Amino acid sequence: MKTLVSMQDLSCLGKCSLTVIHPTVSAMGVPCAVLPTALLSTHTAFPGPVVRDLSDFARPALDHWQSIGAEFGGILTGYLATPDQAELALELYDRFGDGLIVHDPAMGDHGRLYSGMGPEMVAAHRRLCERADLILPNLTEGAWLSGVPYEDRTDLDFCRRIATELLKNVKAVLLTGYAPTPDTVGFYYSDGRTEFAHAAPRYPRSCHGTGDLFAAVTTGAILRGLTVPEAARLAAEFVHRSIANTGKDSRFGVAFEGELGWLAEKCRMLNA
Ligand code: PXL
Repeated sequence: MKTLVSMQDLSCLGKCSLTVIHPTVSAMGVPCAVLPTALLSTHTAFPGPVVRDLSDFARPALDHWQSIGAEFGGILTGYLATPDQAELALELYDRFGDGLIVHDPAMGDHGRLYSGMGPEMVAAHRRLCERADLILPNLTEGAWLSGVPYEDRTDLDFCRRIATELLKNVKAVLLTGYAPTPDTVGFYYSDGRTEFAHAAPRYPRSCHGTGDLFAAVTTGAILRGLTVPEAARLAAEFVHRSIANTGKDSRFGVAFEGELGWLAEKCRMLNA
């Protein structure tokens, strides 16, 4: 099994990005290397995290990997600490992007960008989306990236409108947050030739960090040989099960740990 490399921040408390991606992908039987782009004391849903930009570390780390002949079967990029870090991601794609490239333009939710982000961040993520084989925006991110004005709606028409606009510049879109009715949630996929929509009963709570879990399982499952819709269905089920385990204060992250055994078993069965 080839190694996936995930380039994200390392948020020390609060379970998001690398601290959920590495264990989840590893449980799927996919070796996972990490390129930390920034160190944060918590994710940014808590006020006042201590932040250290690690770009000065990441660039020489890429040189070192190249000097030892490192190769990767896939790349998963996501949250950028600064818009400049798009350059770092592009360098990772240029040097190690022979396999699958997945980008999760993690920059907002519920119609708004995360704290401290602005139009430069949208432009930075747009550059990465244009290079990736698959992108995983939620509806907020899809609207910001595509220029389709955000509306508080989650129906198929809105998903199609955002995806159609994005597909003018990207290869394939897996939009999260498609919800044909208030008590369901799922995803919409299109690569311009085929489309697929899936919705299942929604757990009546939204949790911080679920986008990173969804990205981890989808990417790991594609590397394990599933199609994108199959991979996304597995990811949606894993996220649903994890939310069901999570207590009221989800700022400290989704309780996914107890579901890793279930996920590992599902992946073992793929080879049976
Ligand atoms: O889950 C996306 C994410 C990743 N990294 C950091 C974040 C967030 C979302 O808020 O703050 C630092």
